[in-house]
Amino acid sequence: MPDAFTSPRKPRIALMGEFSAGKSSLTNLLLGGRPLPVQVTATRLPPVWISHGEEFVELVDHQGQTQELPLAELRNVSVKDAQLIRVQLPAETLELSDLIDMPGISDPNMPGDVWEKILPEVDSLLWCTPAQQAWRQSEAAFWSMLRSQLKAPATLVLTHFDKLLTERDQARVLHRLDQETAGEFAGIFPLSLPLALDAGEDLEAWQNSGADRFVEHLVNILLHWDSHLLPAVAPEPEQAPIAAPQTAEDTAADMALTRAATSARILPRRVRPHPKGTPRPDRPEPRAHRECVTSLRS
Ligand SMILES: Nc1nc2c(ncn2[C@@H]2O[C@H](COP(=O)(O)OP(=O)(O)OP(=O)(O)O)[C@@H](O)[C@H]2O)c(=O)[nH]1
Ligand SMILES: [Mg+2]
Repeated sequence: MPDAFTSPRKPRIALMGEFSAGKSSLTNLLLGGRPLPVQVTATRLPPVWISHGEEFVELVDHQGQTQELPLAELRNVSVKDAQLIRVQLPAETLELSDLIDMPGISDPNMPGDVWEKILPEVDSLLWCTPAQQAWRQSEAAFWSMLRSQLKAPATLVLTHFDKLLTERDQARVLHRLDQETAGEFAGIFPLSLPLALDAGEDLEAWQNSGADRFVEHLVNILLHWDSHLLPAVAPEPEQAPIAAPQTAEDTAADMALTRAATSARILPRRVRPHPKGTPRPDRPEPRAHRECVTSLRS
């Protein structure tokens, strides 16, 4: 049996929420660049499954056939053309986890089987809820359907936080969310994504955006993944309906990661802002993710 099917794999974290909640913006933040299209109106993209490796993009059509395409062409793909897009990028976050950027949950143009195929593959979620209309009924309903399938606790990200202009409004929304989602999430993190994405080397802006606390939380979960797994769930899933691309590099990286994490030799990383003004919109900025040894070492 090939190693790819037997070796341990990385956690798979999906970004979910209503359309335009900021899922792709948050994915871009974690990737340290802007490889994914972001727009005001709902995108028509199927799930985008992003793994570590040399830059490579392919779409998987509804017959299961694959077709390579340039990263810049992503914005032209629609769920009509593909059930899934697989992306490989050399971003450091992807050394710890695969990310899956999902379509918006209430988008009437998304066929229901989009969810059926991909959700069994997902280990945990970053649920993005926009601060002006946080945690709508549709979100709570969707969440209650899928929460029991997750292998590790999800995190709630309160995006568009910059749109709450007064401290009173901010406190009110946070208090309501705290009450309405009590015990459901591993944490609630307010974020202003444009501020975080544009922070560059401005540490104060990075901290003010909320990205500082959120990234620290996420990295902490990923580095101590085994201790976050929910007890009722077996560590490895059954045969997958959609298989992630597994390259030799992935397999070697998986094994190295597992060994390192087990022996607590891997150093915690923190995603840092990319230098202002440098990124090309269609290219990731892998080197902008600098490793940084923090005091989190356990
Ligand atoms: N002010 C502000 N705008 C944001 C924030 N997050 C996202 N946006 C903007 O909201 C719009 C939608 O963002 P996306 O990241 O494309 O949202 P999405 O959830 O991926 O959207 P779909 O894929 O269409 O469901 C874009 O114009 C973003 O720039 C935020 O925290 N604050
Ligand atoms: Mg999106």
